[in-house]
Amino acid sequence: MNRVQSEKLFAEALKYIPGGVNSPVRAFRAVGGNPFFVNRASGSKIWDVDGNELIDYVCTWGPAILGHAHPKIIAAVKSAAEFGTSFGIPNPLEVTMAKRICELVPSVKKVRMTSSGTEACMSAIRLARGFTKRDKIIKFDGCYHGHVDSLLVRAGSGALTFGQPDSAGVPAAFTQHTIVAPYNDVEAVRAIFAANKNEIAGIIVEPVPGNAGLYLPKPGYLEFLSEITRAHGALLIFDEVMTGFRLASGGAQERFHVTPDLSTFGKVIGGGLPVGAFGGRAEIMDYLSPLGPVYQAGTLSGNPIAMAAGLANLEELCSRAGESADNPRAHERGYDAYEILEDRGAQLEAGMKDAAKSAGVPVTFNRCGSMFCGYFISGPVHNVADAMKSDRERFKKFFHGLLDEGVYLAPSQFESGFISTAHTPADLERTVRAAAKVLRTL
Ligand code: HOZ
Repeated sequence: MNRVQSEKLFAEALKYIPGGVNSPVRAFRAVGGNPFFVNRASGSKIWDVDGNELIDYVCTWGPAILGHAHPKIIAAVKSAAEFGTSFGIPNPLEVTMAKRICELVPSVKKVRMTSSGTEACMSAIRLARGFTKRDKIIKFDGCYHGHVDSLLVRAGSGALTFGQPDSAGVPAAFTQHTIVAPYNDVEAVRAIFAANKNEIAGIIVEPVPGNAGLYLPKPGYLEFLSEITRAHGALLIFDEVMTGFRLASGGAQERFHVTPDLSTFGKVIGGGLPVGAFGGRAEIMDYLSPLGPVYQAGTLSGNPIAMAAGLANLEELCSRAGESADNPRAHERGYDAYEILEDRGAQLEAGMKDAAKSAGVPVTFNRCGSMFCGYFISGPVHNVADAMKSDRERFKKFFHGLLDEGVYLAPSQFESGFISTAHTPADLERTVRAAAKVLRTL
């Protein structure tokens, strides 16, 4: 594959940007080689600056749930921009957005917008501490809640990929109140509560962790987290930055029928623009300034263009029948975006499992709706310790093999893949054929 222009740009980028990237997960360090540069994206495809076309399973790390450059989002952004890019004063769209989030996620009675998922998680933690008047927070090994100082402990995503789950530059004092537990382990959480009576402000958890690949909660695990927090006067915070509006219109909490006290969001609610949000029970949210004593702020929070993009994404996602010409059920009444995502996910899962079996390569393919990850191990994979056993040399070869076949996965074993409603059955068939070919060479 010709990558001459990408290589030139990367050489230039290295001179001015640390590592040549504005977020480490974009670097190819874990898989070898250099990242390519993209200047166009549409539907399920991205095109690099050398003109190579790729089927994209990164989907800008989750936001592009309708595929790239969806016409309704583009139109909403253009029309909002005509009226001004930022006011720093309340605007009508942020009210519409807040109302829409509360309608779609019943546990959220009030919500505040931020500009990123990191800010949302940082603010939710501060709010939980302020509300409960306790300092300690439980997080899970391999979960990633953005690059918040106190949460960069045994963190997933790039921190795990690059072997820095505890970042340099974070004073020990900033993390002394963060307690780490293994995910899916009931006894570990019980023991932490027993050893820290009346000290735990809350648990923050990705209900379906997607930052060490992807693994699912064991039956009853999320319910257990809800019960134990309630029993101890602590708060349960679902980090739904990835799963929110993706696993269902009401997120993982709808899919698994568990009600957290607070939730954090991002990605899908921005439609590709920089947005985060956190929300939950009204009496907790009212602890925020200017009503309450917990300070939280943001110049661009509720930005009108970002709100317009996010609202268009939610509107299209939560109210439409599928649009793709390749989708034979597209115009059937009641066949909604989440059914399309589920069908596409199931097609990919079945195809990948078959391909791995035929090639005789041990693969554990975890999937929840339109999020997925294949680990090169017989499995099962229930937590980060299991995920770490995956054969990463095989992943590297698989990643590059697929890239050469025109299929782009995240350049790390420790990230989730994302499917959009724009991925057609034909895209998925092509992906599976490519995977089968590459797997036979491993
Ligand atoms: N939250 C994204 C998935 N792990 C990564 C985005 C980034 O760090 O750039």
